[in-house]
Amino acid sequence: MGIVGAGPAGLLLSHLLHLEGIESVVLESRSRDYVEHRVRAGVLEHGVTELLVASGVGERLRAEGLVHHGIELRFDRERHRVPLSDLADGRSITVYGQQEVVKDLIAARLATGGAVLFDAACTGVDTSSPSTATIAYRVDGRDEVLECDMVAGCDGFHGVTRAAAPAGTLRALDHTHPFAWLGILASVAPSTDELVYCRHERGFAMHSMRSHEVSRLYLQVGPEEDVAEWPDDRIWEELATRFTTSDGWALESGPVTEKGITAMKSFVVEPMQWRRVFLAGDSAHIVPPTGAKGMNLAVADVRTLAAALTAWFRTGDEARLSSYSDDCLRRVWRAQEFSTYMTTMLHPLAGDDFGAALALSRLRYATSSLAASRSLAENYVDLAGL
Ligand code: FAS
Ligand code: PHB
Repeated sequence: MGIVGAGPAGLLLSHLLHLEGIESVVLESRSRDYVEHRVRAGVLEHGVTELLVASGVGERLRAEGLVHHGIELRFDRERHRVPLSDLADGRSITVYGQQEVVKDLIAARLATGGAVLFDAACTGVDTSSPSTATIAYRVDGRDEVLECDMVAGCDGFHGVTRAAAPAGTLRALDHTHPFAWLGILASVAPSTDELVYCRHERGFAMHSMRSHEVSRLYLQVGPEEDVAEWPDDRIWEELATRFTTSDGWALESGPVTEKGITAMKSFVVEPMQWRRVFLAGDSAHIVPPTGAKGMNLAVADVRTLAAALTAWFRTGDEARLSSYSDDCLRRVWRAQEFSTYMTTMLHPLAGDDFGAALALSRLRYATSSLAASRSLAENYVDLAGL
């Protein structure tokens, strides 16, 4: 089994297959240090946390992850708590950085002799043979080839596996929002116990965190924004303005240790498989991070793919492999719809007064109707389990 990419998708797939006695080789173009320090997602769904714990890689997650039972939606300078666990049968989310998940998975794979090759860049995947798939990759200045029974393309949106599909095999559907997120990590205690999603006329702002000492915050900026235009003082001033409430809530600022811009794009490729190649995670789909679904969707794909591959390796049964893409795409489009709902509800567009009125109506409905808040809660805490 060849796996391209050592992000959450590739590493978890390798780990789950190992638990079933199925060995794999993971090829990662970057260094171990790079992938273990790349700051990305922060929220784990209920079912994802349970899967990581049940598969034996959740010890640090359980010890260090922050379990949250609600989020706050903030608009018109008012604060509205959405009691997620009360609304979603007691289920919760866990705030635990994606890079921590990656560290835990790498440690588990290497501890059990797993083959995770870093600085090994896949240059192509050949699926012309009906009975094997071949990965070409470059490592230590040498060109190498890996013959595989099956290949999992877990190499993210900018990977190469998706491009290896024969012409006309896949179709891509995408949508780009006319704004981006400027994200920061700051060495300051969070000013809130739970995540705050805020719609302000100047733009969206969000307060998340990574621990009791490290805050993670985002603000909506233009789609082509240059991060060099945003010195720390300007970021904190804009965040404080957008988070303003009538009850005087105050934002604590501190030293910014990481700063970056993330595009707000939706993308899905259909199908997510061809011949002996299966795409999982961002190589097949990306969602705007407003719904906190990116990494959770990657894990859900991998749970489906690991079960399908195990059935095939054990018995030759191809049924679950054949339905892999259809099984995943229903969930992927649910996540696309929820992420688009959260994104359009929380991000104002200049000059779009009609859209603003609709968005505020959605926010008032989501924070006053039991049916609407229950729908938001179940999608937020456990969409993959729906
Ligand atoms: P990944 O992109 O994580 O991993 C793919 C791996 O493949 C990488 O390590 C890459 O180096 C490797 N690779 C690429 N090409 C290769 C090649 N040719 N050969 C070998 N290896 C190759 N999601 C959220 O839920 N919340 C967020 O706040 C959030 N913020 C994000 C910010 C940024 C800047 C980005 C890019 C994404 C963000 N996401 C967020 C989404 C993110 O968390 C993804 O959903 C998640 O990383 C998906 O995991 P993978 O599918 O494993 O892909
Ligand atoms: C994060 O903590 O990075 C985070 C949390 C929730 C989101 C997006 C990002 O919707």
